[in-house]
Amino acid sequence: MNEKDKGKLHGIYKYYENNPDSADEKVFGRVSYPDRRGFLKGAGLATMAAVLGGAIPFHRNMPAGIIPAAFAEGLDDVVIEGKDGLTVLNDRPMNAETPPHLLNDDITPTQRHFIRNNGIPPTGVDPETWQLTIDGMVDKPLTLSIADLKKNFEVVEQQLVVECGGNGRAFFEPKATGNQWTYGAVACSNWTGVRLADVLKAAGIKEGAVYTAHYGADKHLSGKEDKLPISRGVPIQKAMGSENLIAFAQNGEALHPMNGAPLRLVVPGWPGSCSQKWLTRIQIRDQVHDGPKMTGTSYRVPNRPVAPGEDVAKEDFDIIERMPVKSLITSPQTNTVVSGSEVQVRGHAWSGDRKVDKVQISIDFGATWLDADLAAAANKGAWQTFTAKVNFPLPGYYEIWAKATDDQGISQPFAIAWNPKGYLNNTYHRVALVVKG
Ligand SMILES: Nc1nc2c(c(=O)[nH]1)N[C@H]1C(S)=C(S)[C@@H](COP(=O)(O)O)O[C@H]1N2
Ligand SMILES: [Mo]
Repeated sequence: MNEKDKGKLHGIYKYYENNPDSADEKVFGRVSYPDRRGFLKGAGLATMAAVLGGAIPFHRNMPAGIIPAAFAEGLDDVVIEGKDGLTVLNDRPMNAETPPHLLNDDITPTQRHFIRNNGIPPTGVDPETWQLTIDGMVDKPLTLSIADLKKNFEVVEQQLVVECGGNGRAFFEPKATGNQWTYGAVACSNWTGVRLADVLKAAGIKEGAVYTAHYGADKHLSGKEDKLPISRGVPIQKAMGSENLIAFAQNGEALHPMNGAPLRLVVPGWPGSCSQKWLTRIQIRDQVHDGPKMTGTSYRVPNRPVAPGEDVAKEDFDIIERMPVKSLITSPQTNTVVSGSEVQVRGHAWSGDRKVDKVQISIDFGATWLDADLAAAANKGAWQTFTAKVNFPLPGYYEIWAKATDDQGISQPFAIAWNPKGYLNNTYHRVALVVKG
């Protein structure tokens, strides 16, 4: 497929959402819908193969109505200072994700770390005069400069995954409002800072403390001084985990301005929204925090199965805590043509606060699976890298699928139950490949 045709196919999920029959026709020519619901055959199969750039050896295994992974990703690149190759979803506030093949490194380079802003970042920040306040249900409220943090607490370096709770939202049907993240609202940078737990211990958590409340220096989109874009928190028990950092460096340098310079929280394994950027204050509360994006349906999912599109009462939502088991194929890049019959597959897997035990790869639409080699995490909160060698029996169109299983035996699902805000989509990552033989 050439670049121009790919451009035309951008937004394929919208087509399928609005009018699946005409989408099929547009993409595959005259494929009759009953055929797509059953098996692809005859002219339908031939046109699909032509569009994909090769015959589909495992076409009998393709689930009905599946949209080939070849069409599943955005294509628009925009330049952001200090960032490289991110796909911009919105520029006010700035939201940009990383195409999976640019996440191939064990440690995500800063220029490839995604950006998720809810408001307007502060400008002209000065790390010399920046102050962090710890107050609320503590014995001894603290006001600390970044120099104080470095001087009074052990400085540690940890590779930590930050993943937006809405990563994968683009694939929910019916559509959920919000940024249409595909795969790349996730990163694993190497962070330098002090342990959140050490700072909270120094302040002394009072009996009856329940939750943290995080505050940053960014402004609400409305420009109103008394309105915050976002202020979330975590239960004290999670806050006391040694994996959480108050970080002042990212990959050995000052934080990127869009990733929270000069100071931020990194709370791995939980929705990225817990990792407050441009951090100015942590308040300890005797109740679950109720700041902006902590209440209502924000970062919450129904506490019972709901039908797609169902209206769910606010009381039926629970706050998202740990993020689910997930994996990402970072090589080969989707939509590439390979010659030869063998490909080295590489990617990362992670599971909230847990370890990943197994990653499996399929090239036949999930009929059979091969165990990948899986490395241990560099430290708690880091992702684990997997590699696998796969062999293709014939030239043609293939999809490489990855499925991770965590240490509680929980695997990624093929399809996920719908939720109104489109959170926690941890379905398999699918990569499209044309094998030229
Ligand atoms: N102050 C502040 N902190 C914030 C946000 C924000 O808008 N303002 N966005 C949160 C969300 S929703 C996510 S997913 C992560 C993203 O971190 P990143 O932009 O460094 O990738 O930051 C979190 N911290
Ligand atoms: Mo997020």
